[in-house]
Amino acid sequence: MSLVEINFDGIVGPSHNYTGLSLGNLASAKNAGKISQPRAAALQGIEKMRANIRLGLVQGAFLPQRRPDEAWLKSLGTDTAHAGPALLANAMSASSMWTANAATVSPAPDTADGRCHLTPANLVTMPHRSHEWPETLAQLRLAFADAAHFAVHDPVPPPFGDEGAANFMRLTAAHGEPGIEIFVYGESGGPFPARQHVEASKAVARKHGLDPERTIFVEQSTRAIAAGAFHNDVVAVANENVLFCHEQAFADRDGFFAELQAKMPDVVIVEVPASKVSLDEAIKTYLFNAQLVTLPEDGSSAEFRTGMALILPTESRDSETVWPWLEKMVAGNGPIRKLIPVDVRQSMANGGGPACLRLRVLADPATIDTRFLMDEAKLDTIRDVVATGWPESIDADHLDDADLHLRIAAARSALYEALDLTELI
Ligand code: SUG
Repeated sequence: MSLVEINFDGIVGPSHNYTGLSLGNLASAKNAGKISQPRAAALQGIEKMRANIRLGLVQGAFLPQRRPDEAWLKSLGTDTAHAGPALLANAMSASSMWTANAATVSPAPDTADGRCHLTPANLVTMPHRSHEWPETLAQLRLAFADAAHFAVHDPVPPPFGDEGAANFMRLTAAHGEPGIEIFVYGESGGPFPARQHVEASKAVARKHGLDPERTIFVEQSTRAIAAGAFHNDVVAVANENVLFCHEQAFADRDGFFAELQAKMPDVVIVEVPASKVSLDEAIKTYLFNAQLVTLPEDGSSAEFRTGMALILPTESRDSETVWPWLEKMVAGNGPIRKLIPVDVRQSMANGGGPACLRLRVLADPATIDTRFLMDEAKLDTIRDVVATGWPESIDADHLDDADLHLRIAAARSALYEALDLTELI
């Protein structure tokens, strides 16, 4: 069996809108009330997937959830006609597109039973995200139904907030070998919530059967959360033996680096100093919310340390501070050699960069339900469904439009039908 990294992107749903629901997410707050473009948003996401396939990366996708979430409103004793604007906005969010928050994934080489373990995130801190997990769980159970290779758990129960892979990193000497799994939690975010509770991280690690000797729990710095890094993946990203992070990402930087180096002596830490790129600039440009990938063209396993690329938002390229620093970095002798900007502006306006839009699963593609795996022909099919069915724009002040709800439902159903996943509608 050959394990490969598969990126499962969330297809942006037809209800994508800007109502500023995420306290501590500066882009979401800044764009509250603006008119969104669901069709353009989904097309941007599809083109990102296509570009990654063309780079030789293996691509999967998860589907948009039912919005407005009638079942959730019903559980609260109301419905779309009576919920009122605030609750309705929470029921209309397309936030399941950010699949880095769908689950935490421990690949097979790291777990006691040799299977890949997945735990959907409960996302309890934010009301609009707290009702994502049932549909996420249903998709995970279908995509990873092969019990010989996967274990799909229930989410960690409240009150311990779990935000999934956005607060998780894995470092490894080579694919197929056991990794070091790093869980990043928050204690305090100053004025903003710390969304990842350490008890949730520990519960996930226990349930996944991880080796405590190869597991690290590290606190995110209050300063980073207070500056707008509501998830660790806004200030750090890891791939194979490389950690790329901001100097102020962690509460105890020196202690964390020492523990990491002790557990993994050949780790390469590429740190961006605050004197070159401030936390504010990092959060504005999302340079860390990048897919740090090993490109197949560069990579036999013996060589992989010299061929990594950062797939990062065009906002990073547009920054006069960040881009020159990155260009200098790739020109040097470090492991990251290429910068690939992608346009995901519609998602970015809600605080979701390229890395937020994907969940990494290390697995043999042959063990996964093929309906969740993408190729260019399938992306063409999805593009056609989106281009005809997705609303071109949604005004955040008119989320109560019953015709819009019908249109969103029909568009979503058309996608599930096109991908032969009607049992999930
Ligand atoms: O949870 N935005 C998402 C962005 C998630 C980004 N994910 C990662 N960093 N992995 C969030 O804050 C905004 C939704 C709104 O305002 O309607 C939102 O939910």
